[in-house]
Amino acid sequence: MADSSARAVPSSPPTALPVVGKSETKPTWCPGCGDFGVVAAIEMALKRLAIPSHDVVLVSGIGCSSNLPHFLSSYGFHGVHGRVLPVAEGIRWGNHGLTVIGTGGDGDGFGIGVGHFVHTMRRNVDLTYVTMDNQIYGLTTGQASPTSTMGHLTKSTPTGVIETPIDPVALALASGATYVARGFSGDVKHLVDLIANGIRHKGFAFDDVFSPCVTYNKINTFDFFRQRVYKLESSGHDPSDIVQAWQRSLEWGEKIPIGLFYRTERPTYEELEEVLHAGPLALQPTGLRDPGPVLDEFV
Ligand SMILES: Cc1ncc(C[n+]2csc(CCOP(=O)(O)OP(=O)(O)O)c2C)c(N)n1
Ligand code: SF4
Ligand SMILES: [Mg+2]
Repeated sequence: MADSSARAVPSSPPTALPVVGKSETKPTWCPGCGDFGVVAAIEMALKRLAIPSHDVVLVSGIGCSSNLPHFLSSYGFHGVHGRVLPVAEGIRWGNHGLTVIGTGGDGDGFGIGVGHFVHTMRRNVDLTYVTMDNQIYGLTTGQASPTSTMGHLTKSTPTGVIETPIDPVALALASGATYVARGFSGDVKHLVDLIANGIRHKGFAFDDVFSPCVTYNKINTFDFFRQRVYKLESSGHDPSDIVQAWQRSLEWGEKIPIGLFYRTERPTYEELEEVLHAGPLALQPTGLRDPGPVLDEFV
């Protein structure tokens, strides 16, 4: 979340203003879809932080999960497949007083959008990115995604996936994300903490969420995760130690960690970009301050 001094639009005390709640549009997800837990967690995190809904923008790509911005009462931008982060960055640079949250799926973020994922993290743009990782393409009815496990029989891999899956947590650590967490939509209370702390964090905050697709992924189910997940917070993990974070990110099998893997501080893109020092672009005058020399050169 941007600190309150950076808010573009001076607002009355947050509690006096409407905070994010449910919208009039009801979720269209299959009954039991993991994404219900994620939308509930984002709503609760924003309520906890009491950020007025007019200061929040949810951005998404394409996929079942990417329908999420429709279901909350903040501003929203439902974009095109894989382009969550360029849009979210553009919104931050246009008005870095806003709280910007990117949302979407594993296919959207780690397949078609993976280049943006890496570059937004190395820039440390101050936004939060929540992925609903169901290890499948849900919207297009069950093809393999970049996080599908090897051997998984899907509509696009009838003899099983033969590619090594992407590990989003390890990729985020390697790309310079300054807050890296993993949650489970079957544990909403824990997820609210991870998302709220991510929004509070100054810099790029990544929350990868195990969010089972109950219709097309019969392997990585709620039961699969309930039997395996354990919390880093209760296992002596030190989130300031990147080597420990790396080691934990490699764990996959009978025990799978969730929680905060890593957190650090470094200057954000917005702090380093001189043009933004004069305030949000949205409030800066348009046009050139001194057009003379430019006109002399080009006309
Ligand atoms: C450029 C482009 N390529 C392909 C598609 C088709 N498409 C729509 S959603 C999707 C995958 C969605 O998977 P994921 O991001 O994991 O979301 P989920 O539905 O699982 O939540 C694909 C391939 C598209 N809409 N646009
Ligand atoms: S197809 Fe899967 S991801 Fe899509 S709404 Fe249904 S359960 Fe959720
Ligand atoms: Mg998916």
